[in-house]
Amino acid sequence: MKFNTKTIHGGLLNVDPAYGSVMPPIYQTSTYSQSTPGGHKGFQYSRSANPTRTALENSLASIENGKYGLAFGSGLAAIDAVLKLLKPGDEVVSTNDLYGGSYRLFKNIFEKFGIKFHFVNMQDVSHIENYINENTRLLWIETPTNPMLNIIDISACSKIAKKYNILLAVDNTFATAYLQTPLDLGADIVMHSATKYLGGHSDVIMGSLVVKDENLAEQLYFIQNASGAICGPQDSFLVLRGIKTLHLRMQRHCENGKAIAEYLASHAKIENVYWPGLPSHPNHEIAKKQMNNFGGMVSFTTKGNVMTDAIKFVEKLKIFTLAESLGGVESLAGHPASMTHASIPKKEREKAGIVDSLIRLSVGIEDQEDLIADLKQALG
Ligand code: P1T
Repeated sequence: MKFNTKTIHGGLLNVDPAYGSVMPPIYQTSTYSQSTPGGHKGFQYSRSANPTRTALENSLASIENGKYGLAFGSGLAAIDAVLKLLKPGDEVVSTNDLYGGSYRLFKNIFEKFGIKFHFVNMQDVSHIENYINENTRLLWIETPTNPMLNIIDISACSKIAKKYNILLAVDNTFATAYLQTPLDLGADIVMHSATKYLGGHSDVIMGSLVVKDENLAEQLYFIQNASGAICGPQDSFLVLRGIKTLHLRMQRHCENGKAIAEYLASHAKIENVYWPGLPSHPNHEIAKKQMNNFGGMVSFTTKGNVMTDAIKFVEKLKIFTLAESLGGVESLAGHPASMTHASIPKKEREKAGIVDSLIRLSVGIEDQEDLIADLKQALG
């Protein structure tokens, strides 16, 4: 199947042998009857597996060109499961520009358990090898990065990971499988905050992992069941429904993202615009190589880099809602330094470019003209 067919049917053939319902039913149950101990129909207890979650996990595996999908109660719960593959003394080389919550999980939780993290600028992959040693087990990359929209060369990272026999995990939240499929580029694990584009309607918190390797899948399923950070059947249903329109929504997010990036780039009050589709973007060539289009996330700074200008701007917006999160049908605006990335110390934040005037837009699928008019009045 090709991508647009997979979003609707991938992994979902014959989902309801009982009545033939077209959508997978919501199995709102914690447990399943057994005729004799072990005599069950494939499901024993819903922490281990639930038919609605299984349908979603199969759909996720299908769109990411993987074999095994796993769904969790949040994106951070999915990342947490990956880190539980490690043991004290192991080291991780991670992107330095990444979601603040991922950074907080690494630094404030897993460092306590003896795992060491190196946060590295990966726009030039040649830096990465300086941080790899005999204890390195995992290369963690986010591309495009949150909130700077840097692009990291996934194939080049995969070559490095294979050379040193370490796992490569890619947070694919900003791009989604519509724009790039990291497993095809050599990644071992693809991770999502399904809260964002996969759900697509700002009504659910969820995370996911997809892998190809059976042994790795078994370890992750073990952690999923043993730690228990699963999502419920109603939320699984919502994300299954979201995935069915992923391709249509992403197409419009990309069109609107382009129009807004170009508008901002031509505005006298704007200093920098970060969107990988602009030819001036430092990683534009890699973006063109590994992505099918450039997405709906756009960040920018205003001239003078004054915090109060940024705050005034987001307060004046009328169609863009000032809110955390991204990837829904509605446009959102955020101020990373005080919102999504406040958990990163100011010095570290600014090293990655997250300055006080930086604003991040999650461009929705409304009419372009209305969105641009809103930005225009707020900048005015
Ligand atoms: O919020 P949650 O579903 O737990 O996902 C965490 C997460 C992981 N990775 C990336 C790239 C993310 O953007 C997120 C969540 N991000 C936001 C809430 C935000 O506003 O950036």
